Amino acid sequence: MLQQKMIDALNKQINEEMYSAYLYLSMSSWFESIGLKGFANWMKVQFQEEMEHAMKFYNYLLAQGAEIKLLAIEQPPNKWNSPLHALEDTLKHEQHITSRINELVDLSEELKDRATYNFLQWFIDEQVEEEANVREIIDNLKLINDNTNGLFLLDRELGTRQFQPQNAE
Ligand code: OFO
Repeated sequence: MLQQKMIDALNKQINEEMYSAYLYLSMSSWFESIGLKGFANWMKVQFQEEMEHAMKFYNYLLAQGAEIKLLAIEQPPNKWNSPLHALEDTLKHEQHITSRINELVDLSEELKDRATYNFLQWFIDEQVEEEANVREIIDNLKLINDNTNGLFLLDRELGTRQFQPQNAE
């Protein structure tokens, strides 16, 4: 059984993950609007992954018999100055999520909540991977600078990303 402080924090995290999904879907639509379909695909996969993250928290709360409280989702921006600007915003957002996950781990330790501590380990690893993936695209964009051929090739590569559903338990 979870303590109320943890239930509230996990409900808040469902909202954070839903906002992440909203943000990346918004970025996907912006990339569509500027003709970068590969970037748009990459962001749409990102959106699907975030929905899966939200559902992991949701299912965990249900499994623990806790009350789900869905909070209002903030409106994300829908325009960026450049692909680099959008990816830098993505990295900033992922760093924010990493600190939220770390705070949840701290709380689980403070409350001696072993089950939640274990549950959160998957997210610790996931954040390392998420930040690394985004950093790689940022590095590529910096190398390309304003070279259209380079951008075309990167767009083609990002278009190959596919959503790999995981067990959202
Ligand atoms: Fe992007 O990892 Fe969840 O929010």
